[in-house]
Amino acid sequence: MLKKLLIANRGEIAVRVIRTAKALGYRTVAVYSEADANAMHTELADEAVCIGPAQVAASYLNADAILDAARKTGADCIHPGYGFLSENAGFSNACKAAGIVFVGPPASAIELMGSKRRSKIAMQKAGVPVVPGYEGDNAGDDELIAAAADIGYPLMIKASAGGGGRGMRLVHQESELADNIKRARSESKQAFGDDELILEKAVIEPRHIEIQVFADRHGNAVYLGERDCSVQRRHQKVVEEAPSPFVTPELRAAMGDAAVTAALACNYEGAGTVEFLVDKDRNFYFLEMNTRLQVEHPVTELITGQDLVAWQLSVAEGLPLPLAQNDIELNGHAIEVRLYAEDPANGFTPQTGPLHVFQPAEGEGLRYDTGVRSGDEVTPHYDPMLAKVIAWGENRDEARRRLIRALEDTTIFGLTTNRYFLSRIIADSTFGAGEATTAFLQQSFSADPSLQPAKTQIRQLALAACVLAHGTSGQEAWSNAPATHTPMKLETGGETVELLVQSNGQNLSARLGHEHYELTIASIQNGLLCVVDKGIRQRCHYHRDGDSLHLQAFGKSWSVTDLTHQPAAGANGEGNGRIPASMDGAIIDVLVEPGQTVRQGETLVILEAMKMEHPVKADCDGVVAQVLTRKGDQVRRNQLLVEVTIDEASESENKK
Ligand code: MV4
Repeated sequence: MLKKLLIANRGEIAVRVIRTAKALGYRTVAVYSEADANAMHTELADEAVCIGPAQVAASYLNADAILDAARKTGADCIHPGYGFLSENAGFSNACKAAGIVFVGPPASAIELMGSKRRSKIAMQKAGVPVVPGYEGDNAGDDELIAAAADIGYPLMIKASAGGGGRGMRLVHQESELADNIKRARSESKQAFGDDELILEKAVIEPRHIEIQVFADRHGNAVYLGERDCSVQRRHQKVVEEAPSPFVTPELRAAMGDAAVTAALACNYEGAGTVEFLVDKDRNFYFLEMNTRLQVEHPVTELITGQDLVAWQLSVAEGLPLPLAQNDIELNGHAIEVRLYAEDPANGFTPQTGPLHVFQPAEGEGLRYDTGVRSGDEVTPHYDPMLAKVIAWGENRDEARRRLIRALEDTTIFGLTTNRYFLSRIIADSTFGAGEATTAFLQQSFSADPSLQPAKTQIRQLALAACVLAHGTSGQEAWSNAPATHTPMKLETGGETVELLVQSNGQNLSARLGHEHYELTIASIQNGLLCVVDKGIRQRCHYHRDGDSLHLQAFGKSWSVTDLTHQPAAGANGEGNGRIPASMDGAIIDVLVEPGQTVRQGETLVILEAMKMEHPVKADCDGVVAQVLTRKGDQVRRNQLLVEVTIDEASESENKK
């Protein structure tokens, strides 16, 4: 009997695994990096062991430290989650050698599926359909070129050790072949330390449909339906659903049988996912098998009513599968989206910083898998996924409606997220018709407004003004006094606006140039503003953070900073000498030291962000009072880096 599970992961998946393990009576052990000392997964487990510094190579990928933690706590089994060490055959073996059960398949299956070339050969031999191509052993460039002539164009060059689109090239004609083979080899060598390549005929505008399989030690294997993960962006899944709107019962049975054949052919054990490409004529081809529990497993759980982590633990104990194929029923429809701290209107730049408020909207058929809570910090060390938002419905449109509502009504303050992008996808008519292929986002969604920086509208500014005007009058009762005219200077979306606000505490009018907007305030308290807007009563959530005010209503989030009472910049546009980081990044050089005289515009430190160097410059003439950062530091946007004492002499000189 297994009694104590160590979870070799962090974030939402660690939390997810701990939840089921606890429910089944297991003791749980979390491992955490120094950056995760107060993380949700660390706090939720019965015991927790620090396994190293924030960098993943030193902590969550540190197999020795994790095995030490297991020995120290007496854990008898390890769940690897996804990512990190989950598909590392060496780690699976090391667990075994230490007498600890690895909750996952045998190392031999992980190894086989880690090679595109060998797994394709094995699958073909077992009778699983694969994309026609070439998977010769030790193939040189000449052999690949000869094979390409037989395959025809367009074709794909894939790194045998690759996965998830890495090391993959599409070739349209023979004249481009040799050069692409050379590039693919060097890329693959660079990325995976292995330059073995295979060739495949390219499937045009395929759907990505994967089958959840489970196998036990007793020779049983079943499938639990499919998941459609066609909506992807740069090989990152964005939306996942079950069942697939494209899969017929016949196709499901055929793909399910093929996936079970794949699992049996490699002596599989535990949870696995067999990925297929499906073309427009519903031909399907084996792509790869993922030998772990996947991020998107909840949609399968919601339509089967099964707990896949419970299945994994049961299989790891050596028990037979809980259900036979005929007992597995699919019910309703589930859709999952990955809610990220990232800015879709800005190239999907990851966002880091404090998550002031995270309050998932409650409702029938909604599930949130998350590893963060209000007050947590999103750091640059790990994937900035905040939560998986999953909706179940009797049918696909019910699931879509519930998911859109969940995205719109979840309160998130502090970080820009992709939620508007996600809700626009779910509401999209092509997606709604079940017609999204892997080309969908690029082909029919790239002009979506959620991908463009949005100007803050007068209505949004008026809502902000309601909160700001209320704040200054404190808890005073509403008065019938005549309206006061208050100019407000607000910074929003990178621009400064001068708003003229007229308010008697109840009726508010905001004017910006020729535009104006009227609102009646019904109530403001505890972060909730109720207004009557053109006869419609509506809610707006808000959160104050110093001079910043964050707001959320009608599915959108925006922020304003009140500059009304801030001193104006000095002459010649010089600033106040407090120099912040312009974005999240790493300090790669510090060029000044305290006491040093600097001129306005002089570079003080160099910040590296998004693979580019950004000079951070003095905003005034003066003397460096403090340097608050060091070379090698990770810094966040707006973090104070250098303080310069303004040189009064030069200031008055400038004014002459
Ligand atoms: C392909 C393909 C077309 N033909 N292979 C991308 C990720 C990797 N797992 C396999 N990928 C593809 N392989 C052949 N022979 C098109 C893709 C592909 C893709 C696959 C699944 C989901 C999204 C995708 C986006 C672009 C290309």
